[in-house]
Amino acid sequence: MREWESPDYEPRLPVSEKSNPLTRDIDRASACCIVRMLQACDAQMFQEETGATYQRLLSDRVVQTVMEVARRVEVVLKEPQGGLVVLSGCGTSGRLAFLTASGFNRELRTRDHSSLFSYIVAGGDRALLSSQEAPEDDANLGILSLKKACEGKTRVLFIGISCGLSAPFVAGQLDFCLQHPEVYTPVLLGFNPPHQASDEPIPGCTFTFHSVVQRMQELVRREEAFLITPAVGPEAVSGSSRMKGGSATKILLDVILSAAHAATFTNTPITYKGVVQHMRAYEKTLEVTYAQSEGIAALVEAAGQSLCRGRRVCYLGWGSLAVLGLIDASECEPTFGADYEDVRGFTRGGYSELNNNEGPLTSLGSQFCIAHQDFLRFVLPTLSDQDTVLLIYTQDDVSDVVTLARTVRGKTSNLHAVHHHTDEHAAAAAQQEDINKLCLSTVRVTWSTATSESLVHMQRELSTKLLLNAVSTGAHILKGKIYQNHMIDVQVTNSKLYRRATRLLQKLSAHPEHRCEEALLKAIHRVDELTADISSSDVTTHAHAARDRSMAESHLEQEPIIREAVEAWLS
Ligand code: F1P
Repeated sequence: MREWESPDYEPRLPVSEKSNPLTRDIDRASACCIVRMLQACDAQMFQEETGATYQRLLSDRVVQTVMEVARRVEVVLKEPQGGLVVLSGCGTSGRLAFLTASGFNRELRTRDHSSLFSYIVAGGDRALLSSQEAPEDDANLGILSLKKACEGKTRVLFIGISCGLSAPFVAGQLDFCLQHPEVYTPVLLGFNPPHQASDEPIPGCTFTFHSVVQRMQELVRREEAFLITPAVGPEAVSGSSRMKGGSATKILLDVILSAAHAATFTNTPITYKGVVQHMRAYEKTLEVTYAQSEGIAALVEAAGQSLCRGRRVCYLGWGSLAVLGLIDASECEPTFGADYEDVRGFTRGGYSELNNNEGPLTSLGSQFCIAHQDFLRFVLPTLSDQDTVLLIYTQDDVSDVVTLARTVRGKTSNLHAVHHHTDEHAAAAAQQEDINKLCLSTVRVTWSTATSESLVHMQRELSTKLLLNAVSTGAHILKGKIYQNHMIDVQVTNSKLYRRATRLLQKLSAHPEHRCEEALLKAIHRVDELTADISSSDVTTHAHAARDRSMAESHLEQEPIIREAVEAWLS
């Protein structure tokens, strides 16, 4: 049995919140070692089940349920009248719901079908590009957005994603589905075993995430509800479910939806073997990506240096790879206490390519200006050699990339490329040569021509996600934003993060839980003594008060390297 799987290892924590034994000293590692540790953590996603402790991605029960859910999607695709598949989640889970729903709707359009996939992200479309953690605690908001997305529909397959099995927004939606079985079939996607679902009371509701899961479990045998909850191992940075949680979400959604598509449009039956093969293709994706670990480490180093100097990292992407850049950048604020300017993503056509529910969001402020044109107008003029710019593209985009690379090179030589290609495309080789000359480094990820175009497309997306997660996580680690393997410069903006902060204080101070919670409350409310009012308020109220407070605020102003700040503070 692996260390983290032992019942004695951090027994009070669900898998998604445990700390990973592989990364205990990631805060003191070099760029190369960081990438190697991330690779080892990612590889845990595909480890086989041992001794029936936890279901894993490739466990029999998981594969069977993936097939059952894919069949339900197939039914909607074959009989679209009144049908809809809704993918919903908070933060990264909602962003990946968006990426997947948009990708598969695009495929439907190429076959002259109308869209059958909808996404919901807690906090609406602004949450695609920025952290909106408060709505994640709002179960009623979840229900309202589900009702709105399903107006006029008579058969809805609802896939609720919560990596930690904890978001009240999703719990509310699942509860609503259970109450309306004539229309809704609920599916839960997450990465803890069901018994570890959160039992935290949800204000204004009689259910908890845990009680909803229990009710779903009773319906599983009759195939009236589905649970896909494999463990993928603790995150490299504890609780950072954007990483493996997000990757496994993408893998499972891709496998389910593409199996349903193939069954509907190419008469390929949904089989056990087919599902396992598709999952294995993602395992291969990890290998192909991390075969470039030296190149990735160079990017981590460059990005880390930029952040250490208070400069920025910009991702300029094309197509859906750009969306992964937008997603990765949006997560740096809540995960590392970063400013939105620190890591930013841009996509060629802006909102016209993004095709999101609410259309252009540029009026919300500069953070929401996401087109390459916006980059050229507002960001490029401020750049110097100390900023890192990363181009992310496939061979289809090279001519456009050369043009942009030349323009950027005029302002900074700190230009790098991530180029996904298949060996078939020698035609673009001359232009790629030009790009190589303009860039300080190029990571070339090569995909097999023997694989279908749609699978390569999904593999490129996962590969880009892994690579960018490594760059932004690694760069912030080099900047000193992680203590051992814990995020510490986070805002305590919802109940999950509030509980996490309390536990962290407990771990660091070895004081009992109630004392740590007291200390956290004093910091949040900026008081020396807790009033009766504060003590009797619920977690949501505290999270509200904390929204503008950084957990480590004042200590970090004096000592930006987290491990040193914490050690100085403890001593
Ligand atoms: C949702 C989420 C994460 C984010 C942060 C806060 O988590 O928004 O995506 O990184 O941890 O919570 P979950 O509901 O998928 O567990």
